Order: sequence, then structure tokens, then C-alpha cells
Amino acid sequence: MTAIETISIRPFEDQKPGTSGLRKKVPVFRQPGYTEAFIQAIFDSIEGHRGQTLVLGGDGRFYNRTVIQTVLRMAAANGFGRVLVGRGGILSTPAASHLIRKHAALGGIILSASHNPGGPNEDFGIKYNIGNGGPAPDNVTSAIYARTQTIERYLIAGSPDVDIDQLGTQQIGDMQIDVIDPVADYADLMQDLFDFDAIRALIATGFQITFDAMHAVTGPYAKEIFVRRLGVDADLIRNAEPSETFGGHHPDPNLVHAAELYQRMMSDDAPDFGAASDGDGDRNLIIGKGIFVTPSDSLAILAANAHLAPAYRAGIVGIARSMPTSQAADRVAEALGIEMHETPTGWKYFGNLLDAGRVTLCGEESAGTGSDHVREKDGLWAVLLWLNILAVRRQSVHDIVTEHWARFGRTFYTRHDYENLDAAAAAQIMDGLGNRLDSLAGQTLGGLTIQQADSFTYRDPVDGSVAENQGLRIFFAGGGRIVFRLSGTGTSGATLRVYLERHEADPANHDRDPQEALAPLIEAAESLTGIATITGRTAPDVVT
Ligand code: VG1
Ligand code: CO
Repeated sequence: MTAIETISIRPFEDQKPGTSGLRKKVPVFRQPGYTEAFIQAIFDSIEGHRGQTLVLGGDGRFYNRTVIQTVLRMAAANGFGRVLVGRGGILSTPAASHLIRKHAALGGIILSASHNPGGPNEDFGIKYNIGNGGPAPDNVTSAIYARTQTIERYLIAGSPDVDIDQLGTQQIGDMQIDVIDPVADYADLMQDLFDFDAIRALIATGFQITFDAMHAVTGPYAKEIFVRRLGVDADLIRNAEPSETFGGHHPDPNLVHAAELYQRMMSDDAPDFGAASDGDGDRNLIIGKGIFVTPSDSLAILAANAHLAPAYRAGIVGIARSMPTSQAADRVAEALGIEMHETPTGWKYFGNLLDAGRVTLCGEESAGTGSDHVREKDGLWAVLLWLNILAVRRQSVHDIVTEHWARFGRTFYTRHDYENLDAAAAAQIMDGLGNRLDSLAGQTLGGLTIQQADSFTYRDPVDGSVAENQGLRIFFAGGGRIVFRLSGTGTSGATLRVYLERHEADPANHDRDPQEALAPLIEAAESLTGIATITGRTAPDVVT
């Protein structure tokens, strides 16, 4: 008999899940009872878990293996019937989503702080996904948070560590633990969705791709899919060995943190196609030879060409994008005559639309793209859809992008991030603008006229749930837009995100540098909020 212990604890005040689960520094999670309190709050707030299946895995960052053991003991003590855990405690976020769906699990726990750095003094995170495979929606995270505020005990089995490095079945008490290959099912799913023969044929012509796994979770997935199944030269998969500290880098696939890949793709002898993914494998960066594809453009281009891949041959039924994502995809939806939805930031808001069959593709400006094949954004999926399209069209990324702009116009887009701000200063900026929204329409800033200003509220068309305060939006005459919002994933101070865009129909102007093309809006953002005056920052920390 495995003993079940009941350990008394006091609630921790700071366990409110953010945009994507609970994220804190490792030392915070290491406080006695802290991790256990949050896990127990999850188990206490999901009903009917007795005898059910749970999927468990993480992005392999520092502290992953410790928390895997804790969750296994607590799942056993809380009466789960079975846990499917990725070997080594590894599962990419989209692979976990797929396993939850495939095995009709009650839900899953994914250990990741995504693109945030890892290490003893860096970030860790815990997210709970529901039975559809997607991130817990607001009503579930609110219940978890409420439970953390009153929790007084947790349950844990007094059992030795489980060997998570050997495939096979083990037991803790009555609970079965299946250690499974983290890659195989996911790779099979990708092979079902895409025309691997066509991609292999493209690669056989000498078409060169390079992929940067950023020392994060996608390394093993990339090796299986690109090298073993598609015939890509192993040397072209960079940083494919996962590391607990991501090699000391931020596993964030953007032009700042994947600068080496970017430089390589801009060089004269660049490969034809470059891509990267983040810590937990749900984001993607797409760069063609000499051309970076913004995530917002990528969503639009994938939507316009998805029918070239077997999974979407019958056409897509609708597109959803997060509110700050550029409106490039809206033009594609209009041309295709399909539904278009605008949701708050965070993948959890796409779940209902996907479950209801209202949309096929979803995307976020933060390098997240995905479809109804799982309920998370999916980095490698986006790379493979691009490759499938390239294999059919046999054109360069550059030509595909510029043809898209010629047809739909180009939406110039940039995001400026001000990181680690004093929370009071960030609040001053947001409140200062928020309080003036009603008086802004009709005002002119440096030649730009404000047409409308509001705070974004989303009403879910499927279940009617409402999410308020999802970002401040300023619309300008002529179609320009600025959005201001505070990040919900940071672990120190506040991060202010400023999203800027404007549409340009004339192909003669499509070659412009986005920062230059958006300069009047960038100035308008400053005069609306006084970021520089309030924070003393004269430039954003990250420009994407
Ligand atoms: C950020 C992105 C958001 C994304 C979220 C989780 O959130 O902006 O689009 O869904 O990260 O992505 P925020 O609140 O910091 O802006 V991941 O790859 O961390 O799971
Ligand atoms: Co991620």
C-alpha cells in the first residue's frame, strides 16, 4: 500500500494565472508547498477526476524533472487513474494538446514558461489544459485562482521517484503511469496533415532549409520530422539538444533572440527557408532568403494558401486572430468569404471557436499560428504548412510574400515592448490613456486623425462569456491602428506592449522599412501616452 499524506499549508497570495498559466521565478516555485498548493488547487477545482487520465510533460527547463515527480505523486494521491508522461518529462505544448485529445484525457499539465529564459534563477511555469486539449478558459483559471486563496492542505503519495527515462508502464498505488515517446504521435499527426512526399521532393531539388530549435523542446521533434522523415541534412538543424537553461539564451523566436538565424538568412548564401521555435514549441519564426515574414503576414499567407496542403484541401471555414494581430488576415477572410473573429490575446480564447467548427486557422502576432488539428498554437505545424505550400508553388518565400502584398496590400506592422517597467509607471500610462479614451475621437496628432478609441471587450460568440479590459485601441482615419496592453506572462515588473499597424495598398511603397513606414504612428503613440517622459525610456527594449 502506498501511503497518502495530507500536508497542511497556508495559501500563497500570488497564484493568479496569467495569459498562459502561472509563471514565476524558480525560487518562488521552490518555496515549501508553493508548487504543491497550485497543483492541488488545479485538482480541487476540476470535477470528476477520480479514475481519469492526465497528460503530463514540459519543455525540459530547469526544475521540470522535480515538478514532474511532484505532480505524479499528487495525481496518485488525488485519485487519478492514469498519467501519460513524456519520456524525460518532455512534451512540447502542441504534442501535449494532441495527446490529451487522442487519449480522451480529462486534461493535462504542461510545465513551461515558454519563451522566457530557464535556470535556477530564471522562469518556470505551470499550465492546465482541459479535455479539448486547449488552455483552460477564464472560468477554469478563475476557479483555480479562487481555490489557491483558501487552500489549506495538499495530498501526496509517499512513493519513491518514478523512472521517467524508460518507456513503459509503472504504478504508484492504484494509478498507472505510462512513460511514452514524446515525439512519435505528434510526428505521425504532422505526416497525416501534410504532403511529406512533396516536401521531400522539394528538398531533393536542393531547396535548403534551416531550423533553430533554440536548445528548447523542439530539437527531438525537428530531428525526427525534418531529418528522419523529410531528408533534411542534420547539420541544418541548429541548437537541437535541449538544455535546462536553453544554452543561457531566451528561447524566443524573434529577430532579437534568433539574431544569428536572421543574419544567416539575410546573407548572400542564405538557405531558402529558415525557421525557429520557442521553449515549449508552440511559436514559430519564418524567414525566407532575404525576407522576414511577420507572424501577422504569415497567418494571412497561410490562410490564403492552406488549401494546397492535404489537411485543408476542402478549404478553411474561418480565421481567428488575437486583437493586436494585424488585420492582414481579415482581407483574406473577406476574399474567401469566410468568418473572421477577433479575440483577446492568449490561445485559450480560440478554443470555443475551434470546437464549434467556426474557424480552421488561428494566429497571434506573437509568433503563434495553429489550426483545428490541436487546441494550442503549433510551431512545427506552421513550418510544415509553409514547406507544403512552397513544395506546391515552387516559388521563393520572397515571391510568395510580395505576390500576397500585391494582391491584398501590405499591412506594415511592428510591436514595441517596454520590459521590466515599474508597475506603477505602467499603470500610470495605461490609466492615463484609458481615462481619456472617450475624448480622443476627432483629435489630430501630427497629421493623423483619431477616428475612434476604446478598451477591447470580447464577447465569445459560442458561450457568451465576456472578457473585458483586453487592451486600449486607437483607430486612425485611413486605417492605422495602435493598441496598448500590458503583458500577462512576465515575471518581473510590468511589460508594456505597443502594437502599431497601417495598411498600404500601393505596391510601389511595399519595400519600405516598417519602422519608417510606421514612424508617424510611433510618434502618435508617444504623444498619446508619454512613455518616454513617464518611464525615462527613450526606446523600446524589444522591437518585433
Ligand atoms: C504573450 C503573447 C501572447 C501569447 C502568450 C503565450 O502574452 O503576447 O500572444 O499567447 O505570450 O505564449 P503576453 O500577455 O505576455 O502579451 V507562449 O508561447 O508563452 O505559451
Ligand atoms: Co510558447
